[in-house]
Amino acid sequence: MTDRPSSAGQEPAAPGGEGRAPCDRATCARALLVIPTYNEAENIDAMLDAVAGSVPGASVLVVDDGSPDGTAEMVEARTSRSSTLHLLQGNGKQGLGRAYITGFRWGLSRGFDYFVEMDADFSHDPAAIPQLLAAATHYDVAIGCRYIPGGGVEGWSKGRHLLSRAGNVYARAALGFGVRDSTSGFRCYRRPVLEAISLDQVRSSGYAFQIDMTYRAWRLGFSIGEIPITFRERSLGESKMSRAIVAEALWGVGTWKLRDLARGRPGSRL
Ligand SMILES: Nc1nc2c(ncn2[C@@H]2O[C@H](COP(=O)(O)OP(=O)(O)OP(=O)(O)O)[C@@H](O)[C@H]2O)c(=O)[nH]1
Ligand SMILES: [Mg+2]
Repeated sequence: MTDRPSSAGQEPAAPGGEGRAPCDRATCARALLVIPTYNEAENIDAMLDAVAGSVPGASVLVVDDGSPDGTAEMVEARTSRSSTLHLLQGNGKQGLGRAYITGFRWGLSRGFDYFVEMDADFSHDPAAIPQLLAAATHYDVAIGCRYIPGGGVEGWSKGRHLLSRAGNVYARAALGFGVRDSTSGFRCYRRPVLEAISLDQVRSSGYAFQIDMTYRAWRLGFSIGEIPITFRERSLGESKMSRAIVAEALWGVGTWKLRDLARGRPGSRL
């Protein structure tokens, strides 16, 4: 666990294991799951089924960027059968960060209190959503973490694993927070966090987006808790991971650090 004087060193009261406890009904009803999609036709139906089974009563917002493979049409076909499933459609690939911010704004204006981020490719286990939500009742930001006991990664090459580990060590050292998996895209924000962050200033897109949001939340003094998750490499569809995404994260972390040094607040909170 990271990082608020009152919570430092504590595990969340919620159990850390994946997918065992049902979702608390009241929390589920106040939760919005934001799922960005680009060419996820092979995954989306099964993903929406799995999410509905794991957190019945929670609302789901798919933010699709005009996937040429018909992902949005598949979601749209389901919206007539479900009052808790929603779809936002963009015109072209704008990146993960834009999609999430669009989704957060949509949910904030509709009064949701818990905002879960997750991928559509089953890398994030839908069965673990209740644990994430439970942790978010204790922490302002709950992060599904691969790099604490009980967490892990399946299906990655050594190189990919190393890149992720090194990226997290770099971000932690450079930015000064204690978060072990700030690149993780399986997380939950409580409403006040998203209200406090100036979302229109967040420009980063890939892994940088996750680190950027973590850093902003931490600097604003919000508590951040991590629970162990197992990340599984997708088995269907194509990864959108690219060198540009890695470069953006490397550049972003260095830039934010320099910006804070220039402002005379090296590594401190706002
Ligand atoms: N709306 C939208 N969704 C995107 C975009 N890029 C990726 N996604 C979605 O974001 C989620 C994560 O993307 P992935 O392709 O799995 O990328 P990744 O998780 O960074 O990379 P891998 O670990 O290799 O899978 C998936 O649900 C994608 O469909 C985008 O530009 N717009
Ligand atoms: Mg993925």
